[in-house]
Amino acid sequence: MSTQTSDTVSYSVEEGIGLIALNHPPVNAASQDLRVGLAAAVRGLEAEAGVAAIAIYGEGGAFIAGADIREFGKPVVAPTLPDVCLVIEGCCKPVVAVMHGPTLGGGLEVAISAHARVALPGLQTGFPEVTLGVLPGAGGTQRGPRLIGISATLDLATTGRRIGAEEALALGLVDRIAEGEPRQVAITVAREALAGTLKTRATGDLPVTPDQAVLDDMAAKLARTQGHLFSPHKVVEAVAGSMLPLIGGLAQERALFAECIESPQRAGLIHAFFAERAVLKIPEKGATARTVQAIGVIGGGTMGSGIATAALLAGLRVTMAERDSDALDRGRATIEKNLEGAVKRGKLSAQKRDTMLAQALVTTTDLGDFAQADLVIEAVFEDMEVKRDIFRQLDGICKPGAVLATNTSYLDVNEIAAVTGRPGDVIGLHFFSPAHIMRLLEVVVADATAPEVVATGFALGKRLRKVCVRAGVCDGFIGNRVLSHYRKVTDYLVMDGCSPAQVDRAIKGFGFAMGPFSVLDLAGLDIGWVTRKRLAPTRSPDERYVEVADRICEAGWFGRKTGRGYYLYGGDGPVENPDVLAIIEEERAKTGVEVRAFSDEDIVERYMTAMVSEAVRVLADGIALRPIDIDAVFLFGYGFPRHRGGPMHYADCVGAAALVARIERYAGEDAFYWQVPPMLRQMAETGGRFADLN
Ligand code: T1G
Repeated sequence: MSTQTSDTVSYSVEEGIGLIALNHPPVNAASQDLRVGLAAAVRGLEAEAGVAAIAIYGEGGAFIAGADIREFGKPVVAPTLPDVCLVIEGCCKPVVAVMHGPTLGGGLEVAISAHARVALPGLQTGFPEVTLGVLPGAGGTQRGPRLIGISATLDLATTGRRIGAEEALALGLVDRIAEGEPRQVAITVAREALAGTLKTRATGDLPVTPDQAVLDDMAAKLARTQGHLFSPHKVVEAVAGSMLPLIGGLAQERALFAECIESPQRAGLIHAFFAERAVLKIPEKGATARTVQAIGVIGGGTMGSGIATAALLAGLRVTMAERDSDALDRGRATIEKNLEGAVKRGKLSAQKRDTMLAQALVTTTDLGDFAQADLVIEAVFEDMEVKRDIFRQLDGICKPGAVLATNTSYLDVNEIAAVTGRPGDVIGLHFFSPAHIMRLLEVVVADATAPEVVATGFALGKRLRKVCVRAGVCDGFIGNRVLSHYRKVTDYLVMDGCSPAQVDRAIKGFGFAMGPFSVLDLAGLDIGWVTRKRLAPTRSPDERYVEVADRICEAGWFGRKTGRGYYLYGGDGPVENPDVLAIIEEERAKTGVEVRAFSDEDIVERYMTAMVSEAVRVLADGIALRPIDIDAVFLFGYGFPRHRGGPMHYADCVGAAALVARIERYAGEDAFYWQVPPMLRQMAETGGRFADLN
């Protein structure tokens, strides 16, 4: 017989053992209902005379995955998780927590407020709060040091890293590792607690070994490495409070937690968390993905070999084709280098790498070898005729039902599909370089693409650990179309008075890992040059066109790969290229611009306003499903600072009206480039937000 103490919590009694079952699918997030039920269950069993010990366990795949992050930013509703932890810790009967699956943040805090902890294999636990812009706010910074010391608590709580059962045992976070189903283990370990073979104690009663030096070192390290973030520094302050009596330390932790909850970084990081999941909600979600075991990759260049590497790492069999054996050898060598990197990073054993290269990778110069492939990805030169020719051949070679994908980063997928007799099987899978590391995959859906082919693209992306974003067909799809627009504003800033290095410094200061000109040098200036030449015939005469980038390319300076571009590469680190500065001066003189000064804030505001403007047009054109999809593209494909949530989240933080005012002010300088998108103007007039469209 079981007693339901809330919708998600129940308890039963088995031979003197009180068993509390948590059941809030899918991950047992500590919602208000779960908190009410858990506290009531502990109190109920504490009061039952026939109960000598209590065990808490989770139904489903997790103990408790953490606080319910959907509640963040909303009014706090009692009981808070810290209160529930105090009820558990203060229980007069021994309480054991059985930890399995994701037991993170508040889930770990509930577990360490119990009197003993037992982990099942497969546990993943830790304090990931800092990745969400907060800190362990239910006693983790107080009970952690009492169990595992200040240093280990700081490590877990400032990195957010997840650890398994063995490491948790070694640290002292758990007392034992047991095999079996959570409920069965719960009964067994509660009996051991009663028998005294499993040590129980109130964590809050344990002493903390002071360690001011560790606290000071961590504070100094974070000041050096994470000055742009807010909550990691608050973690150190909270952990320092563990040398106070528990109640005092908990009160200080709660106050610091509240500061983090109020920070814009928390809103940005939570938005980024949900963005990674929201993009999976596509119209084709109900369609059945086709089975993909063997894939073909055409092209062994940077992208083709990167895609092949990603597929090998996901356990797929890969046939890679190139036009001749020399090109194949270069492609194979690139794959071997990529895999060596994975071995060095500890992502792959050397033995597995060797097996992959020996058994899972086949190289060929004959497209006929793709006859049995389940899916083929074309990743050759960005030329429409070359691609159309390849798809004509594939149409005649590949088995019925094979998915034919192009990795084009700009070109019209409808035009490619049209040369085949099976346009329903054609799709765009736009990877981002390096394809085995960057997580974004734009799944470009052409007019005729069948729903199950879209589902197949998403399923493949998931296997490759990609963040898949559904995109419609236009020049550049989502990311590169927006990039093509806001890149121009950096050229205008340089013409009007900035140096490339100043623009880079300002954009890095906003939070990007690299500034735009450094990114261009890294990717290769010739790529943009090809695009500009392709688009030249269609360029409007009203567009302000800056010749600087073309002149750099005409000089053969393509960036890092040629040792010079906007910067010179060779000595200790990149330095501004004086020849580029001279070209800028010449171009300024030639066009007669009036040079003026720009602050970093000016640079960032123009850069971000340009990005948002084109992003709004991408949304209005239906190329992206929702604003949050555009955020995901920039968070996972363009290095957008995660704590700022993405361009559309940034737009909501600034406000539509303020953005419209900025554009109208800039339009005084260039009415063609700076135009207010109708959707943004309407949003400004109605007080709407992009969040309302997600
Ligand atoms: N709160 C609310 N919803 C959550 C959630 C959470 N903590 N975790 C996951 N979900 C939703 C998710 O949005 C998705 O919803 C569904 O569950 C499946 O998730 C006080 C303050 C647990 C490893 O940071 O890391 O505790 O899209 O697709 O791949 O100190 O979810 O289906 O509508 O990711 O199997 C700390 C975050 C919170 C854990 C499972 N905890 N979650 O991965 O499934 S802060 C976390 C995860 C905290 C305390 C502080 C993963 C997972 P939908 P999923 P998955």
